[in-house]
Order: sequence, then C-alpha cells, then structure tokens
Amino acid sequence: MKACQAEGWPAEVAAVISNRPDAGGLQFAVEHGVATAVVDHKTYASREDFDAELARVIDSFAPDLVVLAGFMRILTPGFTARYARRMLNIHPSLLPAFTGLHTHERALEMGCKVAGVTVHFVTAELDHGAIVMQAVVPVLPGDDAKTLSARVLTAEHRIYPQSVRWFVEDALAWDGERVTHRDGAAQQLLLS
Ligand code: NHR
Repeated sequence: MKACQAEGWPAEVAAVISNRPDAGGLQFAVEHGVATAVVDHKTYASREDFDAELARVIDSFAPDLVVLAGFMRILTPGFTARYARRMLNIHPSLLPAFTGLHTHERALEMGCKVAGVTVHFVTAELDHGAIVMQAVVPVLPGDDAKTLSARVLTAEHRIYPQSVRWFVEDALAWDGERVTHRDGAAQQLLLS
C-alpha cells in the first residue's frame, strides 16, 4: 500500500480481506481509506465453503491480483485454480527448503548459514508455485527464531513490493512453469 502510493504505481489496492476480525492489516487499511472485509473461517463448516465465500468477496472487488500476506489457511485446489497466475504469496524460507510452518526454527535446527524469503505464485501444492523473487540473509551466531525472523522480515519488506510492482507493470513473463523478468532485472536480493 505504501509503495504503491509513494512510487505512483499504475494500480490501487482494491481491498484488504482477512479471515481474522482482529488482523492489524484491517485497521491499517481503514486508516488509508482502503475497503476491508472479513471472512471468518470459524463460521464455515468446510474449507470449500470458506474458500467459496472468500472468492465471492474477492471477486466483488474485481482485482487483477490477489496478494497473500500472513494468510495462514491452506487454500483448496478450486480456489487456487480460480486465481492461477494472479495470486502471490511470500514465504519465509528459501524455497524449496522449508515449506510449511516454523521455517526459522527449522533453519536454525539444521544449522543453515543463510536463510531468506521467497515470493511465489500460489498453486494447489503448498509453497510450490513459480518463484518471482528471493532474498538471502545471513544466519548469525547467537540467532534465535526471533532475531532471524526480524532479519528476514526486513528482506520481505523489500522484495514483496518489488514483486507486486513487476506484476502491475506486466514485467513478469512465463517460461513454461517458471517466471522471469522481461528485461532481465535481478530476481534476487543478497543481504549481508
Ligand atoms: N494454499 C495453497 N493451496 N498453496 C499455497 O502455496 C499456500 C496456501 C495457503 C497459504 C501461505 C503459507 C506460507 O507461506 C499459503 C500458501 C498456512 C499453512 C498451514 O499449515 C501453510 C503454509 C502457508 C500458510 N495452515 C494451517 C491450516 O490448516 C493452519 C495454521 C494456523 O492457522 O496457524 O490451514 O507459509
């Protein structure tokens, strides 16, 4: 939202939608004059029912792109097919390592010397869609999940706006199952 405004993208954030009524992002949206909606998963009998209502609400805003940000519900294949090639996620690991949850704890447990974050298109298979951009950060002596996740988060705040901007500018190209930048811009960020 901030990058879109500050950098004058040819885009607008149509809405912020959460499954959690208390999500901080809803308040942020309200403060920035962006529409909000809540679809509380607890009030649906099945994942299919929840995803159907979520899709109905999303489509009411007619977005070109769906951006998952801290969204923690596994999406059904019908839902991911509906938004194929127009839904992004940011996952806090260097995929394909550490799909799923507790990525930082697992990277530390494995003694990894680098960690990072991946922006990818969302497919039915969890954390397996085409990679748009990755950032690498060092794992430092004495790190715990909190210090490592904070370092990764600074990288997240750089590559997610960049990735969304590329989508908005139509700068991403599909090469079979893979995604490249049309003009060869670096799809990685290496932080030290
Ligand atoms: N859905 C599909 N089909 N594919 C992806 O790539 C998805 C997805 C839904 C969410 C984000 C993801 C992440 O980047 C994401 C990617 C939640 C879980 C999970 O296990 C896993 C991965 C991600 C998000 N969720 C539990 C569930 O039963 C609930 C966990 C909780 O509520 O704390 O849905 O990490």
